[in-house]
Order: sequence, then structure tokens, then C-alpha cells
Amino acid sequence: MFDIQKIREDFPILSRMVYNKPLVYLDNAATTQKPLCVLDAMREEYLNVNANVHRGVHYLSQQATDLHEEARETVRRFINAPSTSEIIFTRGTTEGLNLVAASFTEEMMKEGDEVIVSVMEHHSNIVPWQLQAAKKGIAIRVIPMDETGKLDIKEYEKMFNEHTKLVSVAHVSNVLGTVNPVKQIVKIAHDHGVPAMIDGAQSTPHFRVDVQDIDCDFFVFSGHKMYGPTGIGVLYGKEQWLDKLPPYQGGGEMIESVSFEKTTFERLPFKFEAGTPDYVATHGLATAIKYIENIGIDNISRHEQELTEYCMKRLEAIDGMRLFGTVKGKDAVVSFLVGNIHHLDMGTLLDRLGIAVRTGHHCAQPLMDRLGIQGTVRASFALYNTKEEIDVLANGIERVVKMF
Ligand code: C6P
Repeated sequence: MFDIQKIREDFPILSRMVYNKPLVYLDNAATTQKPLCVLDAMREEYLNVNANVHRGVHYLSQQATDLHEEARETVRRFINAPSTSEIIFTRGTTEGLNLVAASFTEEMMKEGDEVIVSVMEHHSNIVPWQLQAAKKGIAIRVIPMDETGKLDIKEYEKMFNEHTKLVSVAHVSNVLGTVNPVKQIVKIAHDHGVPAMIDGAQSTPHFRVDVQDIDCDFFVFSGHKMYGPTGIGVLYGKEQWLDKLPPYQGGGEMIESVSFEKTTFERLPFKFEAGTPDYVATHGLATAIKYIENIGIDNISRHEQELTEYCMKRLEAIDGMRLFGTVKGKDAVVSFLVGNIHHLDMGTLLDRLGIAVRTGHHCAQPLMDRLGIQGTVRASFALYNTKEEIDVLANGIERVVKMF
């Protein structure tokens, strides 16, 4: 059962004070807090197991390798990927997006070819394509959205031509909370013979993701946004694509044999994992996934949906409130501005009340341009947040409004 008080005890940081006020942590889209079990698992591994993986014949190395490869299996199960050879460990969503942008462009794209992204992308799904555009002359096409923050699928369908080589869109917007219809987006891409990548940074922490059901060709996410450690993430890719793509980085782990004349590469997934992986973080991520599974991802979704709806209702009632992203069924993110109060002023004053929110462009400047604003204040939720905390936020905003 979903016992929120018990869950909060798993996260000691939630009971700390800031400025003599109880912390209200509502910056979960940036990063979530970590439960004790994740910290314990990582400490235990460093204390009693630590050794480099895939290399040693000795006991510790084998044990560390087992934990690392078990983590790969846990990730595979979590997103329902067909095979662990399709699970590549990265440093996070950003690295996964860069890997695909670099390797896919190198092998599959030529000058004049096009990648389709959406107007609500995070910079991590824009800048890697711009880097490739500068090198190879590829073009970036952008799916527009309406006022509520819903992508225009009719326009998207019209964007395909013989130059379209890949579609790459966010599953959930980190600013608007819009849950994009990724199954439909992928299907339309496939109907045009084009593969599709989904940025799952803001979906995997909040609801069940099944990469086979979505049928995406690539899917990326970060561990630190789902109660896992920083510096670890995942790229899922269909074997048929990963086999075709060249390695992203060269070094140890990713080779089969090396001579000065010729190098042959390891099989998947190791071909894309150069250097010593963060094997303690992979174990930490697997522990976080098991923590989520224990509570039940559907229970987490339900709880966070309730919080989001409650927050939208409470904030709507505040005079001068402008909410950005009002699509029904939106995910655990609420972005807003009130009257003429600058987002930074609002964020700073809320901070003084112990409320941690994010302010600014949220690494989505093209979306800010589309909205005609410079930034928002953003509250984002995790499984441990409560309605009482949202009351503290709403009352805090009202206090700030009165001050102005
Ligand atoms: N968004 C936020 O506060 P990394 O930094 O690699 O773990 O994730 C990048 C990223 C990619 N796509 C989306 C949709 C994201 O939301 C993020 C990270 C954080 O909104 C930090 S900017």
C-alpha cells in the first residue's frame, strides 16, 4: 500500500530544515532525492565488493561484474526491452541523445537530410543535432504546438519528405508536463520508413514505460531523476539499429581486438561502452528501480496525478496566475508566472519559505520563445510529495503576491 509517511522516512533529507523552515522539495524534475536503500547499496558495494568489471578473473571482479550485469537485466525488465544487449549504460539522458545524434548522423545522414524534433524539447535534444548540423549540413525541423502545450500532430504528418531520417521527441515536457502521444508519433514515423527516438527523462520516473509497446527505435533516460544516483543513464536501442551504428567513443571495454593496423569492436552493448563504467552507479540505479517496483509504478502514477491536479486547482485560484501547460492528463510538472512578478523573485522568496522550486528557462529556451516569456517558476513532484506541501506552496505564492 502507498504509505506516504513511511515512504518519506526512506528519504532522510526530506525532514531537514532550511532557513528554520521544513524543507518542501518541489524540484524533482531537476533531480529526485535518494532513498536510503540506494545509498546503502552503493556504500556496501564500495565497502565490500569494489573491483573493476569485465576484466579480472578474481572473486571481487566477478562479483562486481555480476552486480553490474544484473543491473542491466533490471533495467531491461523495467522498460520491457527484448534483450540486455539493447541496454547501453550512459552518463544520462544527455549522453544518450549525443551518442545517437553523433553515431546516427555519421552513418545514416548526409547533407540536406532532416531530423524532426518538437518545439518543447530540452536543449539536450536540440544542441546535439545543431552540432551535427554544423559538421554535416543536416537540417532540424520542428513540430509546433498549440496554446495548451499539445503537439500539432497534423503538422507533424506533413513534415516528412525523402530527406527525413529520424524523429526525436520528448516523452514528457520538463516545462509543460505534456505527455506526448509517443506511440502515435513513432507509428507515423514508421509509416514513412523513419526511425524514432524518445527522450524519456521525464517519463520513466512517473509512469510505466514499455519500449516494445511504444515501438520506438531508441529510448533514453537518466537515473538521477528516478531516485537513482547521478552520472548514470540508459540508452535503449533496437539491435537492428545499434548494429548498424559506429561506436561513439573508443577505448577499453568496447573492443574485441586492437592492433595498430586494425581494431574490431565488441558485440552489443559493449561496443558503445568505452572505458570503465560506473558499475557502482548501475547497481544504485537497479536498487532505485526495485524500490519503485516495490511501491508500484502505477501507485506512484496515481499519487502524482492527484498531486498535479490538486496543484493546478490550488494555483488556478490565485489572482493573476498564468499556468503554462494545461493539457489534460499532464504529468508531475506545474509551470507558472503570477502577474508581473519575475520568476527569479518568486523563486527566491519561495526559497526563503523553505520551498525548493526551479526558475528560469529550464533548458528549453526555444519553448520559452514560443510562449513569449523568458522563464517560469516550476514545481515538480515525486512519489514522496504531499498535498500539504502543495498547500505550503500555494500559501507561499499568495504571500509573495501580497508582498508585491
Ligand atoms: N531536465 C530539468 O530541471 P540529464 O541532465 O542528462 O540527466 O537530462 C537532460 C534532460 C533531457 N531531457 C529532458 C526532457 C529533461 O528534462 C532533461 C533534464 C532537468 O528540467 C535539468 S535541466
